[in-house]
Amino acid sequence: MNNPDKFLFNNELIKALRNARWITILTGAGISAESGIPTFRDAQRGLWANYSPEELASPEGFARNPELVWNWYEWRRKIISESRPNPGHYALARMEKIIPQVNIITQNVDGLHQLAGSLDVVELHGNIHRNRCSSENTLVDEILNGESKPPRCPRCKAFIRPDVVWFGESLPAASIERAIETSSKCDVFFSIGTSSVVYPAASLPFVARNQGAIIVEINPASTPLSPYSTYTLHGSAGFILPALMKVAWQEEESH
Ligand code: BV8
Repeated sequence: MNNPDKFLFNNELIKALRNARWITILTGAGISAESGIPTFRDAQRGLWANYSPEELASPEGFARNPELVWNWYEWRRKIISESRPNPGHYALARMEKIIPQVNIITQNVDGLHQLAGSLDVVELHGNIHRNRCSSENTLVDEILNGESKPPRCPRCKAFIRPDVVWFGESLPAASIERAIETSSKCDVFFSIGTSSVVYPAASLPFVARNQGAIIVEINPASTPLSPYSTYTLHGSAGFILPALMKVAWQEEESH
């Protein structure tokens, strides 16, 4: 199936998209997979195969072995620095220009939605390109090269950590509040490229569903959300989203 036009979408879905006034989109690591960034649960292949993400992305993991956790983030930063947004990211950026209200809530920390041109992006789990002092929790811009691993805060000498939300840590209040507010107002809620197991992000589709929004899941695999979705489109985001844009809004790919 290599021609998007042959990818048939349900007429009711197309009609709902054309009538939508407000589309909220939850994304996970799967939308960045086609940019060459291993998904959160795939990342544990290769040299990180012996570690679980929950172990590395946690305060306990960082306290136990700060250098290991810092190196894992440096490895991911390098992959992300060599990655570019893919057609899935660009399709969502174009959607923002066509529909009166479109907002993205991402669990990803790679910044690719913003790079693709999306303006309204809430980063639920922070951003891997930022660092903060693990003691003061203030952002640290300058890291002196040749520093220890992890580098130390220039002010208090505590270890520096990536400015991301680890397991067991609370999400930024403003981010989760905005995510809940938009999920409770949208007409259509997309859940794209997420295994739908990490909370509180995984509860957002249900906030939308409970107020009557249409739930559209895009994922090659089934997830715990699938039985509750109005439409489950099994396939990759980089293929389905441009195809959906084309069929719903006669949109030509342009990026
Ligand atoms: C919190 C940042 C309050 C760091 C991450 C309620 C119920 C149950 C558990 C909990 C709960 N409340 C809290 C918890 C515990 C925990 C949790 O949910 N655990 C899970 C594992 C059960 N949640 C928390 O700790 C959260 N904090 O709730 O605070 C609190 C405070 C104190 C004590 C208790 C509670 C914090 C969660 C945030 C953790 N940080 N990331 C970093 O990135 O390093 S989460 C991490 O998982 C990533 O951000 C990732 O985005 C996220 C979810 O993973 P996915 O994005 O879904 O990626 P995954 O690899 O899993 O799946 C990829 C999917 O893509 C697959 O389905 C695949 O099929 C699909 N795919 C592949 N290719 C494609 C594709 N799809 C489309 N196209 C393709 N081409």
